Amino acid sequence: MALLSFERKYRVRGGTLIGGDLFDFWIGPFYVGFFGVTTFFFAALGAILIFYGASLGDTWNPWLISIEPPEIEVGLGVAPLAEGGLWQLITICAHGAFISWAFREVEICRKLGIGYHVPIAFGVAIFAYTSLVVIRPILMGAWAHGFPYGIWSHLDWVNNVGYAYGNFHYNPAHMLAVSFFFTTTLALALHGSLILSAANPEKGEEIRTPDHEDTFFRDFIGYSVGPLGIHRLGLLLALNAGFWSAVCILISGTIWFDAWSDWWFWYVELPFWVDIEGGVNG
Ligand code: 07D
Ligand code: 07D
Ligand code: U10
Repeated sequence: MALLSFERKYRVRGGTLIGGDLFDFWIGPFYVGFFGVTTFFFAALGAILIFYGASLGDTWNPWLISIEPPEIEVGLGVAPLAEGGLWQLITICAHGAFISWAFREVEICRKLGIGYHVPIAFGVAIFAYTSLVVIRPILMGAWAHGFPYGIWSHLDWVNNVGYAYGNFHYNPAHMLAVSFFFTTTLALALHGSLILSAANPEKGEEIRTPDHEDTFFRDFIGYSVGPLGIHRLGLLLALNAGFWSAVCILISGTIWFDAWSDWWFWYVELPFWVDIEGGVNG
């Protein structure tokens, strides 16, 4: 079915979670819904607050604008606007906008009668963000531990927090997250290239079927995960990348306070070799 006639068939009432028919309409290509209005509201308010914060600062250079979290003394209290209060309000607006965006995805899934995989996946990204600016600061007792909202300044934060634990590469959850990120790009490159090789033939050639795709990997590595399986695997890899990222930062400063390289002493202290010559006690 052509895309435009499909849209005419599916653009019908229903599937909304809140608001009934009130916001059940489209503006141009965008479905609105109750959560479209709330996304718009929080995104607009958050952007206005960022501009207001920038106007209080001493630069309009987009790379240098930075909205800082409150000082450590504020703890988990409410800060005055110019001293971290804006950061707190912007954090609320960001959550309002991201969570509304996820619910707008849910409403669209319900209209189409498809699964909730996309909003669940986006939920993992929101979880990573919430870990950084809400969960970890609460566990550590101060909003000051959140990252600042600025293009360069948030990179400085990552760098400084990384070195605060010696060498962040030794964080075992960071290792898992990084490996999942790398595996995700490997899987997408393999999948994208395999599909194009079969489904986008030279002019005059015939399109090849999924059996050809299966056979390529059976010939190549002895096993094919299958056309549905590769999408399950891709989702699993990507969600794990985000999930272990959240874990790696949540455990830093809450249950582990030293250099991450020291964590690995459990390995050299295993009873099998702790007392042998060259071992830590040997
Ligand atoms: C391509 C989809 C489109 C989205 C884009 C981002 C804004 C911010 C607002 C100035 C893949 C739009 C950007 C709306 C403007 C203000 C106040 C997604 C695509 C194009 N970072 N980060 C970037 C965010 C964190 C890190 C770029 C956001 C953590 C490193 C962009 C968040 C840590 C590097 C950006 C966030 C961290 C970046 C490109 C939230 C660990 C880079 C992003 C809400 C996760 C890279 C100058 C991109 C860069 C980069 C946005 C959080 C580390 C500005 C919105 C604190 C090491 N980050 N980031 O393509 O070039 O994403 O930085 O959590 O090297 Mg970051
Ligand atoms: C948080 C983004 C959420 C975004 C949302 C949506 C908008 C709308 C609108 C476009 C999680 C935002 C949408 C704003 C835009 C329009 C219209 C995603 C988030 C909800 N590291 N490291 C990670 C690597 C080092 C350190 C994660 C690699 C050093 C710290 C990932 C290397 C030190 C933290 C990762 C490396 C260090 C991390 C980031 C290599 C610094 C974190 C991905 C090769 C000296 C962060 C949860 C992520 C983390 C994190 C990768 C090096 C420190 C696994 C590959 C050794 C302090 N690092 N890192 O989390 O886990 O995405 O955050 O060297 O906090 Mg690291
Ligand atoms: C995939 C796939 C597949 C496909 C695909 C794709 C994955 C099966 C079939 C999709 C992939 C691609 C297209 C590839 C490219 C994608 C990426 C690289 C990912 C990154 C994407 C981007 C960078 C683009 C980001 C763009 C966005 C998010 C659009 C920006 C949109 C807006 C600014 C509007 C947002 C809409 C909203 C909020 C809802 C509706 C609202 C409006 C229209 C605005 C008007 C608002 C109102 C009427 C509400 C009134 C507001 C009020 C009352 C509040 C007022 C308050 C004030 C303070 C003013 O697998 O294969 O192919 O294609």
